[in-house]
Formats: sequence, C-alpha cells, structure tokens
Amino acid sequence: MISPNICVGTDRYAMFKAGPVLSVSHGMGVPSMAIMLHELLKLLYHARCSGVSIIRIGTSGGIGLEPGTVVLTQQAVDATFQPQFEQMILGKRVVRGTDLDAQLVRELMQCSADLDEFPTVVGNTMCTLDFYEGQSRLDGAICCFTEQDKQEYLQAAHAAGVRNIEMESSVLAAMCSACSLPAAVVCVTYLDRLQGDQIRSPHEVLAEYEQRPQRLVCHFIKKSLRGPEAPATRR
Ligand code: R2B
Ligand code: URA
Repeated sequence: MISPNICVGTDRYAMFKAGPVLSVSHGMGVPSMAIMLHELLKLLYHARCSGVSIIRIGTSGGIGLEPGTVVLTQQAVDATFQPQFEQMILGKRVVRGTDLDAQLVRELMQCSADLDEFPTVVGNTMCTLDFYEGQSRLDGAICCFTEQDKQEYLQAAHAAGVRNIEMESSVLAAMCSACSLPAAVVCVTYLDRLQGDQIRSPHEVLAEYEQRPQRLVCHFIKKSLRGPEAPATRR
C-alpha cells in the first residue's frame, strides 16, 4: 500500500510515516531546511518521541571523487572550510557548531560495506547558499572569477578535507547538535567539480545515483529496527 502524504494540506513539504520512520522532503537551501527542521523538531517534542536520529539524504557535487560516490559527512563546513553555521538573530551574528554524529557515520559506513554496491567515503561537506557562484561555478548568470581561481579554491577545499558540496548540511548539523540529536548527512556525488560545472551524465545514470543514499539508509533503518544480532547458538 502507498502511504499517504500526511502534510498534504500544506505546500511546505511532504511527509510520510512508515512505522517509526518519518520521511520528509526539505526543499532546496538553508532557509527551506531550517523551517522544516523547526517544525519537525517541535512535532517530535510534542509527540514525545525518544531515541530519534535525523539523516539527510540527497545529492551533491564531488571534489576529486568518481561520480556516483556516496559521501558520509564528517563535518559540515562553510565556504571558508570552518565547521560552523552563522545566522543573524536579533541583528546579531550567532555562530553554531556543525558536529555530526561519529557513531552514525561508523554504522552507515558498515552498512555500505554490507551492501558492497557503490563507493562510499567519509569526508567534510561544504554547505553553500547558492548552486552557482557560491559553489564556484562559472556557468551561472553572473560570475566574477576565472577557471584558474575556481581550480585553486576547489583544490584548497580538497586540502581542507572537503569531498562534496551541497546546500543544507550545515543548518541541519547546527540545529540537531543544538538539540542534542544525533544526525548524519548522506549525499551521492553527481559529478567531479574538478572536471567541470555541468552535470552531464544521462538521466538514467543520475536516477540510479540518486537511489544510492536511499538504499544505504534503508539498509541502515532495517538493520537498526532488527536490533543487535542474536549471538550464534552453540552446538
Ligand atoms: C543538492 O542539490 C540541490 C541543488 O541542486 C540542493 O538541494 C542540494 O543540497
Ligand atoms: N547539488 C549541489 O548542490 N551541487 C552540485 O554540484 C550537485 C548537486
């Protein structure tokens, strides 16, 4: 049976519940993710949920990785490669840490090894406010830097441990960390940004890439719900 969208009365996001798992769309970019998380965290609080983990699955641009590689985020970093998220609150600059849960990363890495279907790495994820200039693309409507500037910046990001770039990880890490909720970010890479700006793989290839974080996290959820393996019985 297809489960219904339980947020069907709003165009903010879609939400599906399957047993103890909520699957929620978060839209594109930090503001969209922040609004959804505020509302989701309040919902979880009022529903008295416990033992909650939050996992973002999505897509990204890789740095120095084979397209289709899945990146498990160690630290969500800003455009200066710092593990922090900055927000203006009451006209003042508030900076929050962006630590993600190391145990979740280890368990997800083990799940990728169990599946043995696609390459998976652990690395830092740079979160930007924009897909074009913010991600050092030259192919947006405006651009104020050269290909050489871009290569130097992306190489510096790689040297700082950044393996992919997307647009939501830092606010998710900051908000979950502020609420003491374990969180993870699992994103597949569509392209290697050292090789270009445009996503050129055919639609079917990208559709299969998109499934990778889903397959990995589904395996993790099933494994977690089964609980620790029963010890082998002695003969
Ligand atoms: C990855 O892909 C989207 C931009 O195309 C954005 O939501 C993200 O983080
Ligand atoms: N999503 C991003 O934010 N950047 C990319 O390069 C690809 C997907």
